[in-house]
Amino acid sequence: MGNEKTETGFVSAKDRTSCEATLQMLEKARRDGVTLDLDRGYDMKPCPIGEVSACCKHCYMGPCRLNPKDPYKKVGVCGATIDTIEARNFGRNVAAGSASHNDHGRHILGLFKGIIEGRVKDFKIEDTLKLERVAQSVGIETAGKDVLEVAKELHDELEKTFSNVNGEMPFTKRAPEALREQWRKDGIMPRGAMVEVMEMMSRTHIGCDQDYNSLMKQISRTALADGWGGSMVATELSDIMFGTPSPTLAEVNMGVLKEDHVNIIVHGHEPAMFEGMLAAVYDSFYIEQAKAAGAKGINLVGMCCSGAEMMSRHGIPHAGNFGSTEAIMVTGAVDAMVVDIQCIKQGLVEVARCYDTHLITTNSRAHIEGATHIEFDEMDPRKCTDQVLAKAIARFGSRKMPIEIPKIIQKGIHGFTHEYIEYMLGGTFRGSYTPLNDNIINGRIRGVAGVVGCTNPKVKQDSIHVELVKELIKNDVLVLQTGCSQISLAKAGLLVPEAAPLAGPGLAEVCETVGIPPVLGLGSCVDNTRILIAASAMVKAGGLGNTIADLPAAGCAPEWMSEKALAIGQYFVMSGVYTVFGIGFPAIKDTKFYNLLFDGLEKQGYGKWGTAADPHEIAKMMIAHIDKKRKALGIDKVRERTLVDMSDRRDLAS
Ligand code: NFS
Repeated sequence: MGNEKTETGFVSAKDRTSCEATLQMLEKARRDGVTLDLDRGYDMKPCPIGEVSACCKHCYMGPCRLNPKDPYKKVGVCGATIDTIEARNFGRNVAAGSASHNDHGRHILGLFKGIIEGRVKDFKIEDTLKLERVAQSVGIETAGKDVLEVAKELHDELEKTFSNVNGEMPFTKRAPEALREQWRKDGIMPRGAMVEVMEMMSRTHIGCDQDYNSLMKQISRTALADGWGGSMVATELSDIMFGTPSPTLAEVNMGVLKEDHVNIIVHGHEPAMFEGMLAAVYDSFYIEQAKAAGAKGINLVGMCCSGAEMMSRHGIPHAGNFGSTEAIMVTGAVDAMVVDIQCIKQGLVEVARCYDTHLITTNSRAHIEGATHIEFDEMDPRKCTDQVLAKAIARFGSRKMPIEIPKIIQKGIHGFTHEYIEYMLGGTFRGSYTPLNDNIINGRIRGVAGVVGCTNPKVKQDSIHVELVKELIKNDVLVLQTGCSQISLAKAGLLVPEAAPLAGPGLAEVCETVGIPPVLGLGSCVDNTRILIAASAMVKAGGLGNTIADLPAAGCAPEWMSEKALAIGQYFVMSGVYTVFGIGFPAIKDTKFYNLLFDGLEKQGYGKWGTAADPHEIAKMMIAHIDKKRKALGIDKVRERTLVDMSDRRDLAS
């Protein structure tokens, strides 16, 4: 079983995913005659012109399809060059990604305001210590003020993240001073998210900004308005309202579904609906209802980014990442999948129909044709969650589908934060980043890498994430993770302290001393901002340069697919991080725009982009960059790059 004919030929299911549970379900789906995204991703041959962003659809004189090598296709009808077209397309991608995160952040801010004003009764300010620290970080005096006063002042300050038309975005105060100065000098200091996204869209209209250098400035400002704006607001206020995570043992993979329970999956990005569901499933009325329907109880699990947040904060089991959201329905055991915003595939509707599962949309900004819509209202969460529970319980009571749940679960530690990194390395008495810096300077830790982002059905699910991270830790690079990538590595069993022997000797020693895994899971995609704050704290702790670009650090989204990923990549680059994308990149090699992204920005003192498909090649590029930075800091030592060998693979499998 496994070699099935898809539209484009025979392809083994084993080539579509390295997640065993997803593989089992893909094979079952093929037997059942149901097509999943994992096969659609193989059958879809992308347009070769669109893939490298050489087409322009910004007006109706075209669409224009450019080929820089063909003298008759060098420019569009309006005369736009390949550099202008690539920059405009990239700018609109970044605008969409930044808008998504800022929209998320703005809604979290709205919930915070509802709590302050007493309109929202079902949520509260959970972490007052974090409230105080965050308020102080943006210059709010907290001494002698009560919680609500500080919260009100913080709300008013953070509102500027979205509404400012002039000035500087509040959270940029947390970046190293040298970097802020550079942003000011280069005219890319973000003002407010709404104005940045609006200006990005306006500049890319036909006949407006047609200089890729000038467009790059607005692209950068729009991206920085994500990382130091909406995403950071989402993370910090979510911690304040729902609790700051700390390391928690949690279960990951499809085996977290329980055949004898009512299974409800929450998949999406905004934590409020998930928190509301969590409160509702403990209601004894519904537990009794579930029992009356023949279930042993109600089993609430997460997927994708909101799943990663709930796992970090509350240890809620996580059923899988982006590449598994359709496959998990094939179990027949999902009584309801409840979704909110972002990364929700429309294909879920058809798979849900085939397996008699309720697919329930809950957010006014994300309806899906064919799904059931039950709107979530933060002021009255139970109105939505009670209906979801009733539907899921009724579906359990009348299950018709044969159930097949892959019996695969991995345990791992999740819920690291920049606060916890400071605490665990610095000790209880006085948290500090100095011990981390010291271990980098003495070479035990060679550098730090952020490996993040999506899975993409163009490639074998999880495979690049896992191979890359294994090679990085083997070379003493401490890996920080978020989002779907974190789930890939959790499924591979690397988010446990017992994985320390897979690391190089220096990193292994640090992990064993502190009792941490060599791979630290930080949460969802907006939680990439925890990496920005950690990097800024490393600069402030001293000994590793004046700005983030000086750090021996690199980032990667090896299986990226979304516009949000491009926005994240660009804000990391403009914060000083070398950022490598797998799969491919939407620009033609050696165009002026491409060279600016991949080289010119670094010459201006920022990070730069890189791209490669092979995980070992990516690791080589990241490690070479880390070594270059170590050399510039004068802390380099000659070391050989170590490749992951067969005995390492056996260690991992055992
Ligand atoms: Ni982020 Fe990609 Fe989506 Fe989360 Fe997963 S696909 S860019 S990791 S769920 S946002």
